[in-house]
Amino acid sequence: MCNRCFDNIGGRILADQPTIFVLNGPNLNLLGTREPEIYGTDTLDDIAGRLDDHARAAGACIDFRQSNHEGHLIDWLHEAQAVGAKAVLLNAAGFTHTSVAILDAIKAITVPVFEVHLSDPHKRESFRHLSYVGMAAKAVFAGHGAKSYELALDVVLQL
Ligand code: CA2
Repeated sequence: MCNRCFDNIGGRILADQPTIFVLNGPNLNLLGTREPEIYGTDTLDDIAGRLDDHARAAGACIDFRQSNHEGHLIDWLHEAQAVGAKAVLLNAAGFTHTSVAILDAIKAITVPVFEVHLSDPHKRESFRHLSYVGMAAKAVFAGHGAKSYELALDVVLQL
């Protein structure tokens, strides 16, 4: 996370540095340890580091988080709104295909949410074709491995 963006007393984002939340769902903490043919070999830390470099070069900040718990992702979507984040990149992982509660959270905030996936769920099992996140996301970036995150960030930096 880029602490320069935060006022340590109130936790508010400082006006001159747009912050982009990057939220990652269940099992992505294990990225890089299995199924490299689907997800690539980068770890989540590798991805976070590249996004952070890219955002800093553009005068923005990344707040990068992962949780295996649905409620954490929902709380963080609310927090993105509360602190005035510029956008959220959301890889809700398996919750993408199951979570009406995450859909409701995206609809409850005005911060634009962009759906991100390493793989292309539409080229995989049919149960991955339904995306609750996609019902409220501004756009979807999928199928480019770790690059999906960078492509989404490029778009957000131009907002
Ligand atoms: O392709 C994506 O980014 C997914 O969101 C990944 C999810 C999957 O359920 C979605 O359909 C598509 C799975 C995340 C599993 O995380 C990993 C854990 C260990 C090694 C590799 C990935």
